[in-house]
Amino acid sequence: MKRIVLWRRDPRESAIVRTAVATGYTGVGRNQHGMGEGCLDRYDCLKLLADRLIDDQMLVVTSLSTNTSVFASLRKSGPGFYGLNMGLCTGFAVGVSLAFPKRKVIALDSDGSMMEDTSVLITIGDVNPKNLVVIVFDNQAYARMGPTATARNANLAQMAQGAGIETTRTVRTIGEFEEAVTAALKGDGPSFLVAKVEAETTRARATNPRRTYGRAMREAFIDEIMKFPDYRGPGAAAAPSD
Ligand SMILES: Cc1ncc(C[n+]2csc(CCOP(=O)(O)OP(=O)(O)O)c2C)c(N)n1
Ligand SMILES: [Mg+2]
Repeated sequence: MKRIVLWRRDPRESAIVRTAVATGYTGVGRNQHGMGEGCLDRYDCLKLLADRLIDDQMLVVTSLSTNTSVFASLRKSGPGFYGLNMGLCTGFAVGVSLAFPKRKVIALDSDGSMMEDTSVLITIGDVNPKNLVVIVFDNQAYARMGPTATARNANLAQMAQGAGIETTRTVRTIGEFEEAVTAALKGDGPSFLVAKVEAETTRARATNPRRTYGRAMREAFIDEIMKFPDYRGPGAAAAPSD
């Protein structure tokens, strides 16, 4: 019987995936759809964030994408709620930013996910959380599934401006990325940054899935935030009278 192969796994994938987190992308197999050619390498950005820009006092929320598998693997410690499904990452981060108004909360979102619920931009413009930094990794693609509207006419930074978010920026080099994130982390926000990145063909898997997904990740997140003196949720010690 003749078989029709609908989808074939890239034979290079498993080796690349195993080494991606440990050593950085090899560069092999990126840019499947020709999207974002000459743009940023998302791995470089996530490594910079994990190594130097984001500290353990900051809360990070990631979308279900390369952001989760790579960033959560690179980050050694500190509270993170990782792998939120499409359309949920930035909205969840808004909630966390309101719960912890004195800490920086960073959403690492992605274009497909952001476009699943752009109404969150209007909420941010309206509520104006000063401690919120949203970084959208825009590879102009739904992972490896095909191009999104940002490959054509949609401009997320302009949409954020129109929604009332004053500080918005689109960056295309690692220098611009570092400068924009550093400024956003130092000053008052909310800040909305779009990092134009190349579309990957390889799907990176987490090296520490227990801390990255599911119940173990959620419990680790709760354990971490309960240690903060400004935690006011269930089980918190009575608020000091001030
Ligand atoms: C509501 C919903 N629709 C579809 C999917 C299947 N899905 C998982 S990841 C993904 C693409 C995500 O694209 P993007 O957010 O841009 O992430 P990246 O390109 O960085 O991987 C899709 C369509 C899903 N998980 N949830
Ligand atoms: Mg994408």
